[in-house]
Amino acid sequence: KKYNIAVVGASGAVGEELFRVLEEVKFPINDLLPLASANSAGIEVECQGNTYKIEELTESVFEGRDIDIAFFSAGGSISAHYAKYAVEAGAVVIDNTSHFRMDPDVPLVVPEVNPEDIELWEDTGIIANPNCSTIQMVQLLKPLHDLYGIKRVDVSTYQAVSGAGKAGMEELVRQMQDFFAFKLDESEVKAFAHKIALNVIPQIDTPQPNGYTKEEMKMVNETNKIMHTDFAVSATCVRVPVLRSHSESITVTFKEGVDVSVAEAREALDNFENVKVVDDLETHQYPMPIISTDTDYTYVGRIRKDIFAENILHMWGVADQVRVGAATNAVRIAQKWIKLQENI
Ligand code: 11C
Repeated sequence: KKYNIAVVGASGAVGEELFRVLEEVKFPINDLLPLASANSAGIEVECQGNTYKIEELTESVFEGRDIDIAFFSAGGSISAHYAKYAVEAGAVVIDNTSHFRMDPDVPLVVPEVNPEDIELWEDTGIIANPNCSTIQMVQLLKPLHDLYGIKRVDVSTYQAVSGAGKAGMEELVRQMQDFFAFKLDESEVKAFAHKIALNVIPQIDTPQPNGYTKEEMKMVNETNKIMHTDFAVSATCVRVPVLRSHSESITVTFKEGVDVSVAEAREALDNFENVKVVDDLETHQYPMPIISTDTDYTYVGRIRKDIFAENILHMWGVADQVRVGAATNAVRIAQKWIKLQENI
């Protein structure tokens, strides 16, 4: 069977990547409906050798189009308003925004970690795609949790500008050009609160009353929802001048009495779907954005036992934010949803 697909946010960074991923995985597409704001209507997009014109997203655009799967990646307020129209027209919505993620009736899915939750899609017609920094972290935590049982996670992120979409990427490139033209001081600051070129900004998203940011609390809450756990998580989320892969320094504390074996942990990580271990300091092999960018893998390295505690492991994970953290995860959800529909 082939499926009718809608992509809301077709002109955005994630939307454009979705077309590439759908093409690469030879997704069974019958018809494709790219949607965006009126500004982008008429722009042509290509997928699997066909050309489609972006149409304006309206409340009625899904009616009579027989859409099976609607990917939403145009921001939380757009999903909040328009997702219901896609669901009413009979589509399953795979939502890439934060809007529905913590709704107890909406499954929040990383297919390698909690594919069984996709079955709950019928409650609302919506499946939520987690935050990018959460997705790549839970892919590394899940095999370790199965092995030893996690008590606590402490993570510091080094997040690429692609998390702020095309505007974020364009701002970094423009500021770097301005630097080489000796004009960085005058360079426009719009996508972030400060200049990002040659800088590091320890704030992503809005402040919360507890002193953390919204991005940091997403990592706390989404992680436990996806993994069906309630362990402690503390995150410090930092924007760095990297184009499109997030890096994370992750410290995992296992339950009391666990004596971590690095070899065992490495094997469990290496055997986990879509995770690659790159870990050899002697030959300078470790995950970096230049390795992960444009790939669908989550890379992990620098795996080492704590010097002072038997039950603590440290590691370094890197993944492409636009793909693993957004488009690829959404497509993997859709592929699993199809298997569920077709009972395979
Ligand atoms: C960032 N994680 O790097 C954000 C982008 O909740 O889907 C994705 C925001 C989200 O800025």
